[in-house]
Amino acid sequence: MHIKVINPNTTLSMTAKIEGCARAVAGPGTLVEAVSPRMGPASIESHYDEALSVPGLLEEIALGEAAGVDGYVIACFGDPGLQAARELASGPVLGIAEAAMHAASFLGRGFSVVTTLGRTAGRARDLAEQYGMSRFCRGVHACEIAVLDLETDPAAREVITEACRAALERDGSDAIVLGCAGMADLCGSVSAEIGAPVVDGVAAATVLVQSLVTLGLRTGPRGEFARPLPKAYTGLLAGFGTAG
Ligand code: 5HY
Repeated sequence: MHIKVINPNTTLSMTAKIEGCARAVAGPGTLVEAVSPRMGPASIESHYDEALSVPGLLEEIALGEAAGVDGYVIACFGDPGLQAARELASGPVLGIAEAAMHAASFLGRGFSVVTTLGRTAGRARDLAEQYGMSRFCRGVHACEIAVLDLETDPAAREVITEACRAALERDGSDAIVLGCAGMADLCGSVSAEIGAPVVDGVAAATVLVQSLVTLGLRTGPRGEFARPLPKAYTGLLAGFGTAG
């Protein structure tokens, strides 16, 4: 099978990291392809960034459909464009926040999310509510490291580890959810340091999409997630018309 992992930001070094983490958990018969869109923000850490990441993401879904992709991961913790992507894709589409929260809900009575900037915490809480995970999500905490600084700040690993340790203590949680695809490579070391399960949404989503494809399951194609109705799109979006 072919799983396309889309990093909605345009930072290719982060896409490469994401690809490595997804490939590490994919089965031998699964081709994992990670991409960034040709247009979009360098990182996503505001509502504005998130909105502007969606056209490029949807273009990658359309390209994937033409290439026969079996399932998709949206590798950004805001799960941008998830519902729209489900209208375009013939296979399952998961966001990393959705996948990580569901995986963490199997690990105890509650989890804590550790994300990047505090301004993104509200989005994480909104997603927990939207996914029916509020009863499990005991807190959302920011390490106040910007997304792109995760790759350059030598203190990032330590700061994130201590933020995870503090979150567990403060919330009385059983597990941690890493709130950024850019933290995916820290999962194992943080878990070993704090002595608790740490869920990386990239790996969780990859395995869950692989499982859904194996089961022959996909988004229901009738009603809300049917293909978009044919219509004109103008200006920069002129190429986004669909055949319905
Ligand atoms: C992410 N932003 O996973 C989110 C994390 C965040 O560019 N990739 C990004 O801070 O919301």
